[in-house]
Amino acid sequence: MLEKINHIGVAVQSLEATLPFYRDALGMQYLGTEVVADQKVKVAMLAIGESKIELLEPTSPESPVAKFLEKNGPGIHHIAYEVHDVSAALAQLKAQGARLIDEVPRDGAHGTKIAFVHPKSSNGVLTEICQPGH
Ligand code: CMX
Repeated sequence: MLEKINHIGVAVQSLEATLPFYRDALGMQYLGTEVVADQKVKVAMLAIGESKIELLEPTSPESPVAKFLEKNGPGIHHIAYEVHDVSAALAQLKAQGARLIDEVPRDGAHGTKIAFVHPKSSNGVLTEICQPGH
């Protein structure tokens, strides 16, 4: 079902303040920044081999990332696994008893279709299932 790790999401207070570390100090390829209105986040993507690092800055105090930052401070927020078919992956996860946050996929950054599994059913790790866009 899973193809690879698509990206690791990192919650940050400020993209502007964080980007230089990943882009300039670590030397990752900066792929661009996009607002994902549905998730109330601004997202910067950086490539590392076949995977990416996704920096997440909240755009509203109601953003899930704002709540995470308030509780934990900046740090790793989620792991996103890539699949060919997000709906099929959700059906399999549900059949195996996983607690789905999204029963139906939502629109993610860069044309992706995404859905989340609750961290309480994945040992404390917020898990994203992600189908690449075209
Ligand atoms: N990783 C691990 N645990 C997390 C977590 C995270 N990212 N976010 C919340 N939790 C834990 C909390 O610590 C809390 O645990 P305790 O009950 O033991 O204290 C529990 O989950 C409930 O958390 P909460 O702060 O009360 O927050 P909510 O229940 O309101 O929401 C969640 C939690 C995961 C359902 C919500 O954040 C969500 O729907 N996330 C999916 C969407 C998302 O994160 N979008 C941003 C990224 C978008 C993108 O990548 O494009």
